[in-house]
Amino acid sequence: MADTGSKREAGGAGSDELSQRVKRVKTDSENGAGDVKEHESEKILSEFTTTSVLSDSAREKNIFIHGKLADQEAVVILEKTPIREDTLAELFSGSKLKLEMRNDIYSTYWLQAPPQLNDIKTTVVCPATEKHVKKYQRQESFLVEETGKDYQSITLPYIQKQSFSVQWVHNILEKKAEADRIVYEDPDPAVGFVLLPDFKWDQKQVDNLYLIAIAHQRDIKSLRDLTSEHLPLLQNIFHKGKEAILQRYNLPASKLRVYLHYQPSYYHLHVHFTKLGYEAPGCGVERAHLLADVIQNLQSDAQFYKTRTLYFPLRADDGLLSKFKEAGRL
Ligand code: M7G
Repeated sequence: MADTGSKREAGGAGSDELSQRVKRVKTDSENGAGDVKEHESEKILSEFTTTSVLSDSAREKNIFIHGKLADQEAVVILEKTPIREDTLAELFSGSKLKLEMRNDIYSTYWLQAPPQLNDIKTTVVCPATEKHVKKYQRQESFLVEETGKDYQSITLPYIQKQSFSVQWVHNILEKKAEADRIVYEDPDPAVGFVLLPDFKWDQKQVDNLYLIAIAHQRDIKSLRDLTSEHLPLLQNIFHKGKEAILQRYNLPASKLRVYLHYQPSYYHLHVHFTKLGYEAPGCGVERAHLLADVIQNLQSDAQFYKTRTLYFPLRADDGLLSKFKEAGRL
């Protein structure tokens, strides 16, 4: 995995004027700031030129595009959002129908919905690093077997040099970004965390609910760093996170999938909360570790995640995969 400019992630320290503008406009518009900046944000993508389509899915109705925004590398993700039951009356009364074909009792149409019901969720990463481009590119993956020793000798040195910036995480913890999106916070420095919507979730319906809990502690990179010392933190995230989701979204714990990724993309401890039944990207058994299991494993063995062999998929052009190959581990 190439790391060219990997410290230049949007919103990161040292990001340039355009990303500041994108970030400012986004934050301002989230805060309900005035028309001028709203207007500025409306035009940002008019400057976008496509270099290539990284991946797309007719089933998931999304497309990941690599391109340029004012001479800077950018990734734009477009995703059609689900049709909501509470908008049906407006959809039926306010749309135009164009007949496509009629046959016996069957007919198909193109429905032109009012613009407010036709939003496309759009995510912009700018300036995007080569690592971002690769993250979103469709690729073959390989399952890697990592012993505790492999972690120390192969993975850890690699992630210390090559991982994504976690500036966006620090911005959330310091209330410099997304402060108005926080669903719950426990400010305790040892066991506290911030719970907020993942940026993949459009928040329009709970069907695809996706929140993340970000630990206030900054020195836990991933599952591998966890020991029984962290049980109070993990239990706190588990219990208070579920309670906050019940209060805010009326969704009981029995409807939630609560897990950590190994490997994560961002090496600062965070926990994913997604709705059971929603096939969130990355919720498969090869990457997701249920928080309930993590807690029990640490209760039975304080060093469980330091010593166990862990399995995870890596994409064909991931630099970490090359390191495992060089070490004769694949
Ligand atoms: P991960 O397990 O490190 O990696 O999860 P993944 O992206 O490969 O799943 C990080 C999670 O944080 C993902 O679910 C991202 O969608 C989410 N995320 C990433 N960024 C940069 C942001 C952000 O700026 N804001 C919010 N709210 N979520 C983000």
